[in-house]
Amino acid sequence: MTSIMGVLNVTPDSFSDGGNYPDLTAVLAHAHEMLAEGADIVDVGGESTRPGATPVSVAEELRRTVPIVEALAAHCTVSIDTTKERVATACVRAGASIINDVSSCLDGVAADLGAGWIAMHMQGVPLTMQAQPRYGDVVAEVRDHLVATADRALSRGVAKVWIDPGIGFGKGFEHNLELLRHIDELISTGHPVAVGLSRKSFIGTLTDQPVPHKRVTGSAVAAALAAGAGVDLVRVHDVRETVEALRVAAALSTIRVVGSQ
Ligand code: HH2
Repeated sequence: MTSIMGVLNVTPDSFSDGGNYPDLTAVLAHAHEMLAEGADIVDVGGESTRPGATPVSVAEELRRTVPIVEALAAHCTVSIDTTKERVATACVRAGASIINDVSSCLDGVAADLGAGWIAMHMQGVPLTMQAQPRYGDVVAEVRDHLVATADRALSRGVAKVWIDPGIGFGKGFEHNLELLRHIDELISTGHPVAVGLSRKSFIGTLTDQPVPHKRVTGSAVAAALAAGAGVDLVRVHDVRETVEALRVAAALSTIRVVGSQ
């Protein structure tokens, strides 16, 4: 069954939903709305990873994330989307059970804290990663890197490791399409696969839609196809639309989706 991870960005500058919430009450209301719509996990993020985003200090990221994690952890599974060891540690102590790590460097932290870990592939660093991404065979290179990373994490004692191709992280339009068309190559490694494609620019290109929050239909279709291929977890902004897409796709095929009757 594919799990739905709902994105909760508490950042002023995220690419599609930055600055959406005036206060903690509004943030928590959105989290509970996503849970009511069918999210299995809420992914709390306090720093944008988009190219050119302003870096956030540890203190500011802690201030943004810890109170939310504390308030949500009693109600649902919480992941913390961070690349900072101190933020990951504080949020796991506050109740998060998964570290969503786009840097793929925090496996030691996840092992020490007994948290699950999402290892995402990224070529380069966020500031410059989209300048000139280069691969020979993008699918094989991403797969081999992720398998080595996941094996390292498991040997260090991380209890559960997801591998994530990092759509849009040091990838051009064709790289993203190749990775999603061949997502079975990641699934057949035996490691659970997570994917974040929601509202991303390749969907904007395919649908001629420059405005991220208007990429909902394309995102839901892509999530349903990923679920059908056997992805374990999809990270999405639009939970209700994604759940509906997965349910319809499941009814018309043999795929297994979250909440399928
Ligand atoms: N993408 C984003 C952030 N975190 N985590 C994983 N595991 N996989 C992803 O593809 C992924 C991720 C970027 O999206 P978003 O959080 O909406 O934007 P921003 O980084 O600007 O806050």
